[in-house]
Amino acid sequence: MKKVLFTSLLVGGLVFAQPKVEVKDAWVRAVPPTSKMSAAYMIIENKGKEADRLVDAKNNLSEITEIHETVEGKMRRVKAIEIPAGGKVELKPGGYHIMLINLKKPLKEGDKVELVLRFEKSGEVKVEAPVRKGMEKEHMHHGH
Ligand SMILES: [Cu+2]
Repeated sequence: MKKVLFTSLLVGGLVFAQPKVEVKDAWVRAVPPTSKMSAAYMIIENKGKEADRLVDAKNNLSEITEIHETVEGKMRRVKAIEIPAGGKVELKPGGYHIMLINLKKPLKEGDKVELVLRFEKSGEVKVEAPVRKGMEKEHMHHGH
């Protein structure tokens, strides 16, 4: 009897935890000391059976954190990024990214940025994103 109860609690817990997002390969672009902005990139995978949405982001090194999308070379703020059930979305140069605005200190290669991503259903996910160089051709054009 006890065993049956335990199993049903466990299954119930797993069901409650759906959908489940995982964040992989997070990194933040190293920028010159004069730059007050940078961007974070990552892969967000949804292993759940329901779609989820990235709705907010915070980080420890900039005053403002925004969710952005680059369209035709111009960046714009978006309210959320939809992560389809069983799918993944890549935040990468030229596409979706997390914008770090008003950096509190210059970002050097090898530094680590603590990001807190908030998903509508999965809640908060913390990631540590190393700072590294982007490619020269991925220059940022800011639309603000
Ligand atoms: Cu941006």
